[in-house]
Amino acid sequence: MKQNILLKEKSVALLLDPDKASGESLKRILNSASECKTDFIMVGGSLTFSSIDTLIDRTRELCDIPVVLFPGNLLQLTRKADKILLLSLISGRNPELLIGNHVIAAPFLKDIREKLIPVGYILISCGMKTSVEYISQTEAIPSDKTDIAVATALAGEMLGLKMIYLEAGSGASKHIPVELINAVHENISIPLTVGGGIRSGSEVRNIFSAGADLIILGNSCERNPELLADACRIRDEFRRSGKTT
Ligand code: 1GP
Repeated sequence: MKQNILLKEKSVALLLDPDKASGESLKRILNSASECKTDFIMVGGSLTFSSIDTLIDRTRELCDIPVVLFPGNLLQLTRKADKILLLSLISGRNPELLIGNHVIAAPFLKDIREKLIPVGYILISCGMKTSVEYISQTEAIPSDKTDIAVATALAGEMLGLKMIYLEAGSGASKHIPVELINAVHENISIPLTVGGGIRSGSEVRNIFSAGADLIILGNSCERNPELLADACRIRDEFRRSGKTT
């Protein structure tokens, strides 16, 4: 079982929304996640009504895939996850999401710092305004401003962040353009994560080909249960071929 999210290796994560993932549907999706050897289960969301801890407990009962917390805000912090994304929203200029929240969270995270993955979180505008953009009160980088995305990712790496996450937003009408993903990939040496609006196996293939290391799938897996298995099959093809891009 893969444990290290920072390996530059093609990987697939399933993002579970605590408000949607429960009961039989959670059982079903975690069953298929185990069968196709999904690398990580991510939990979190921009705005949640239900308990993250309950979802993590239930996930652990149902599968042994590592759980990664993707906290949408301070209220979602929990010690229960195996890893915690310490997100800095570097595409925005909201000081709370660049340092303010981190200061508040630091005493809580002090004893579990080995779980933290410092991530440069970059929102790319791919059509409609997404929840994450509204809730974070930041402006996403336009998807045709590749140079801005590259410079932002580079700055994140130079600041010592350990991963870049290019985010179109959950349920985005389009995923991030492959040209932008490829340009960021060509310019950074830390792992590159891509998520938001990915709906088909062919999109997964194109995004891996463009240089993504980790692909995050959320919404579409509910509507299309085959997507997760397809993505993992494509991941395995890339791993077998030894291709890193
Ligand atoms: C959201 O990138 C993730 O943060 C997943 O997005 O739900 O659109 O797959 P989707």
